[in-house]
Amino acid sequence: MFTPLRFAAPLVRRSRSSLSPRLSGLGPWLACLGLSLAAASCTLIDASRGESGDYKHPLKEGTPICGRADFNELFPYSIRSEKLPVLVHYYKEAELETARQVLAFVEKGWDYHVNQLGMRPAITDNGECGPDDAFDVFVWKGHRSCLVNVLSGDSSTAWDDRRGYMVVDPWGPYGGPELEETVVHEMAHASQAADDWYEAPHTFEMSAVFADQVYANRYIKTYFDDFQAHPDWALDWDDKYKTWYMYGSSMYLLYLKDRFFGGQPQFLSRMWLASRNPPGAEKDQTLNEPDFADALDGMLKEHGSSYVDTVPEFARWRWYTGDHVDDRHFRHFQNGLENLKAARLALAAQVEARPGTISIHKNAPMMLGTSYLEVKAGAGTPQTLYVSLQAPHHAGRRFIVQAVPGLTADSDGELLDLSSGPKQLRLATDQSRTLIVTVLPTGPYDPDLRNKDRYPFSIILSDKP
Ligand SMILES: [Ca+2]
Ligand SMILES: [Ca+2]
Ligand SMILES: [Ca+2]
Ligand SMILES: [Ca+2]
Repeated sequence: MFTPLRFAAPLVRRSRSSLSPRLSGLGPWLACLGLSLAAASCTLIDASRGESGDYKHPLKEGTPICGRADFNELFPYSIRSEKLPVLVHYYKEAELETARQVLAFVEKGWDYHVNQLGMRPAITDNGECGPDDAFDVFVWKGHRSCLVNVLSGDSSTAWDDRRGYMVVDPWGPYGGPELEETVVHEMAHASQAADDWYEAPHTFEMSAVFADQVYANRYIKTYFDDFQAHPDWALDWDDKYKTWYMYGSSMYLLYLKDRFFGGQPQFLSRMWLASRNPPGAEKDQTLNEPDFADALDGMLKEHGSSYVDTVPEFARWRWYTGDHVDDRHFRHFQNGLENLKAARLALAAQVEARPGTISIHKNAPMMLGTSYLEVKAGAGTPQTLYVSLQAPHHAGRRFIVQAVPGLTADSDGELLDLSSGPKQLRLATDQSRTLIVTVLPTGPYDPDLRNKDRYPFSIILSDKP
């Protein structure tokens, strides 16, 4: 059962997939969405220019526009870029200035993603949309959500690239002061479509929001809150846009940038290039080979690491946010540090450090998920505290247990090898310590095969080894 209101809420923001062909069977859902939008009030943020007026474009949000017989009536005006194959369509003559502004942001976004990050440009569409080859952008009042959607692929290339187009509502919730960020974000999706439109679902927003933040030199708003609220979810979890989790997972790419790539964001381009695969994943996600994880494995090899190997270390970095922000982990952006400081990790348990069992069941971690357990000294805390882990046998997974913060100047935490029995757990100067328990596979990992299984475990605290 679909929940159109939830989907019509701001979480569809810039969703490349909200209207992707994969969901084209959702006719009734779209009808519901149309109804819910008709009931919503229309925000007029630009009435002072007298160009927006109190109207909505005659087509409902999500209606296909490319190739329609009445295309020229629905978008009679257009403005063409002088330097790029880009054509911006608009509905009313008086919207020229807005269209010009959108075009300027499209050009900036194109330059940023292609020339600065090194991503591929949007592929030409052979006239499948609009009058010619150019990449089409629709200035669509009342559409609310902004998106890139795709058409056919280029059969002359072996990989599953797609021809894209953009819809943007400059008067909607993602327009106004956010218009530039929104358009630049969508241009990230346009470039992604040139490599692999059916990569693992979370990669699109993870990657686009990573690029957004580098572009803005700023931690953006609250995406991290939802990400930090669900450390038990797989790092590459697709929550179907129910929260900002996929957007917030851009924190992982910030970690990669700073930990392995000298603070430079261009590794993103290599990741996408090495993620290309032949068509097929649209209908069968397991045909997404290679995927982003394979790409990262190749890129991290020279650093002696791999995608899966980075997960426990990232779980440590992820703790150095919220109240634990320091200057040794992320190379902080110029602005928005308050957003990283507001992103507090959800704890699976917060208990006194005394002998006993802490069982993690309900929110037990998925594969590549993590539980954070904070223990604090109290009346029952023994002189020496030992920790061990118990979990049902499962051949496919192993637990990695770490403790933060680091207890010496050069440490940001330590690995507790519990395979040979309990280990001593020392508390930090504030008389607390956080255990980080991460689930990893014992064999190869494929994000397209991972399920939502959870792996319960118990941490045993004891006063003897
Ligand atoms: Ca075109
Ligand atoms: Ca192709
Ligand atoms: Ca795969
Ligand atoms: Ca791929």
